[in-house]
Amino acid sequence: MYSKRFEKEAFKEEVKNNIKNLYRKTIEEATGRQIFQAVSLAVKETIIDYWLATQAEMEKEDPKTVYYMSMEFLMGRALGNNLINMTAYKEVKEALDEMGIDLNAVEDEEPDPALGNGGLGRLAACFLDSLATLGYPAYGCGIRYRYGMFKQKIENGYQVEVPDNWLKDGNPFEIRRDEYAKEVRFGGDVRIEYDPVTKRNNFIQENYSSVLAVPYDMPIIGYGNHVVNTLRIWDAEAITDFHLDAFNRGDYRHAVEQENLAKMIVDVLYPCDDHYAGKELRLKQQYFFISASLQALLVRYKKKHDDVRKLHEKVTIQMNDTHPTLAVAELMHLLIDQEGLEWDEAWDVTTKTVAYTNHTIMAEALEKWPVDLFSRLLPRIYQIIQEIDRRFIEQVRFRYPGDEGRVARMAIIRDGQVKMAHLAIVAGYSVNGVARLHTEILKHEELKDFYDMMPEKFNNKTNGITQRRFLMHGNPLLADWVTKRIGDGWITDLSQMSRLKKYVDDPKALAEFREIKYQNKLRLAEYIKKYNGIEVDPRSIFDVQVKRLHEYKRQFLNILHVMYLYNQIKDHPEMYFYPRTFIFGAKAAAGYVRAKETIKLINSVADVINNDKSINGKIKVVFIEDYRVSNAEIIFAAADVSEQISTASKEASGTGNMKFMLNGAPTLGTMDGANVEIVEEVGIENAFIFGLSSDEVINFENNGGYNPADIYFNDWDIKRVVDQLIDGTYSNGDREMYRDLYDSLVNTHGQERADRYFILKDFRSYADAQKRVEEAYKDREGWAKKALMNVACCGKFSSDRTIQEYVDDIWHLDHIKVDA
Ligand code: DL6
Repeated sequence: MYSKRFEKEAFKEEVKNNIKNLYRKTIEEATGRQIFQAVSLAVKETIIDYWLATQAEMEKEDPKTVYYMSMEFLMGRALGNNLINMTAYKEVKEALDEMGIDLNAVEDEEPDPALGNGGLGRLAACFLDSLATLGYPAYGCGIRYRYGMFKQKIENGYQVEVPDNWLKDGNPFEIRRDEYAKEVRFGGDVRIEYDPVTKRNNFIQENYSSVLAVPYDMPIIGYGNHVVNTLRIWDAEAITDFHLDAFNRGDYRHAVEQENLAKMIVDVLYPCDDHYAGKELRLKQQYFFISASLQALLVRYKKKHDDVRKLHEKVTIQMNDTHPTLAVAELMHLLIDQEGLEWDEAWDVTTKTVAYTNHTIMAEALEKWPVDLFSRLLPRIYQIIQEIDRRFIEQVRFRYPGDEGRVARMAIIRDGQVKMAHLAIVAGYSVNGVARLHTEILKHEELKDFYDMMPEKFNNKTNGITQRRFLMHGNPLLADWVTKRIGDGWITDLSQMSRLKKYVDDPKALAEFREIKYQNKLRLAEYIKKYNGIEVDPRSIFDVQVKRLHEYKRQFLNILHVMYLYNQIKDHPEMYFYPRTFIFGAKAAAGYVRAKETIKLINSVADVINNDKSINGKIKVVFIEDYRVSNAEIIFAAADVSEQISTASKEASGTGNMKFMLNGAPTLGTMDGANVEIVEEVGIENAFIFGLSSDEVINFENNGGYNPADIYFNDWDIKRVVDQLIDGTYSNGDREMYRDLYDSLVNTHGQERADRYFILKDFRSYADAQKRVEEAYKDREGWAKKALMNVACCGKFSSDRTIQEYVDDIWHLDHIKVDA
């Protein structure tokens, strides 16, 4: 164990020395941020030894390794998580206590690295944690954005985006690796030159601009096994030699362009979830990190192997959504143009090496690049994709003679666009969805043509989450209680949680379990008091919806229901009502107008309801500013109800649903994404399910939708709530403020159907489910049983299980073992 190597006195000395050497200060004089840096560097000392040992083991054993390519890694803070996985958290806490330093306060000084938007990026982070914990060799490959996800401020109820300069004080856990820097080229032209010796055409890119990709490595620590994998994120710099050369030739414009390109390329993470706007800079970002990662990967491979035709025996590349799909063409380019392989040989290697995960069926998220932009920016890559497309279309025609409709639907390049998902499927040796329902929808709806032609590629890998961060670190009270009851095997084998089932009928255990939830609710109530200035009653039901703001996730349905409850309480003050605290947390993409209107609406409703003394605090509404990994841990631990209310068929999986379950919050949700599997595990009696099924939604969609007017004009409660959007109730009399939201429910806009996300259609069924929640909660012991059953049945949703399935079915990696 790491803790065996942990020398308390030496560690304390190290912290003191770091403060002295870095800042010329004593501990008493140092700022919180400086103490964080000093402690982190002392922790890194220990990590480095194991990191080196892991690398040495990889050198020796030459195991098959996965390269997980992702535009996003939403890692969250590293210090606490590293200490947990080093099994040194308690010792370090004790050592710091003795120095008069509070570890929690130190952790709070760490910027929350948000190099991701939401589910997809956080999944990548959980996967890295599980890969290291299970002892599989892995590299995460991504971008070192200077500005990650923006910080959200709420001003006058509106979201305001503030840049997050997370690197301002440096990142103590990263190591810059100049020796692995790579040049990445953009633009220019491709000259074809016949080589009479090899009798091949050579493709030479000329007049290009280029940047230097410089990697920074971050350690990814396995739990208690000494394995330290690497997350390699790339920074961009101008290539100084070229730069000077251009100046010398008087080509000032070109030199400046290269300088600017380098500055811009890694500047900022695109804050869009499920929607891509075809921006040139984003394509540059994609090519930048893919080209650098693949070049580095090939160099590493060739150090031990001289035949690149066997690359797939040692390397597998997982493309996290379509964003890294340029890997297909870049690998072809490197294998053909640099390594001298013939097309067929290169294609054989590529199609045995790359695999693709799809994370969404939302049409607007499927990446398509305009041909003119693409071919201008990546001329050689475009040529290669044209050739892949030409050959693929031949196969489709051969397989389905005369079916030109199918050819048009499946082509990679069509209608002036390059379709990245098609490229990923054609080249990938595996195509997976992220929950069973999602994979079925891909196979039978969205990607049906591809599934018909190549069914063997398709498989499901239901997502998971790491219990190390989301229980051990986020909810230490519950984690310790679980360990006391069933031992600590659950930390690396979450299926052991099922042993908790025997406590469901044990009143003492249930009482302890309830007390823990109460303590966690107190912690969140304090957080809310501190950051929102709102008093909430920890005995009220904490009903929580935290996730990105998107119409399909239906925060709008939730807040309309709050408005409906408020009307009821106002109309019938005598009515029994169990006090509720509705808690929201969500960032909206900066340009997503309707999502931002929804945030404003939630805050307006909060203002009106929280300040209405006549309802005696029966309802409170809280919008938590800047929802992110660090406050998420506090929120999950305190939740009573987990709102997972997306329009069925739209949420690919969801992973928040699993984090709530792990922390003992039953799901109130639709049969969508992984909710289906959660209900299967926990039993329908321990969840609150409502709404249209995915088949029903898809059926409506395929037949022109439904008519919300039928509901609006026939259900008086619903009409009243919808009308309140435009009667000034929540807008100080302004009837226009929420007009667009109102219209979205009842009026068709051009192509956009009214109530596209079936909010009114599902409203009654949602309100009924909410009523069932209230009834169930009144029975405090009954509720605790449901909550405990959720914890006991969450075993399937560990990312350890997901990763093991990827390894068994897709990657076939070798294990590594690192001795202490
Ligand atoms: O697979 C991780 C996560 C799923 O749990 C969510 O259901 C899904 O919405 C999310 N997808 C994205 C979309 N990005 N793209 N493309 O974040 O993936």
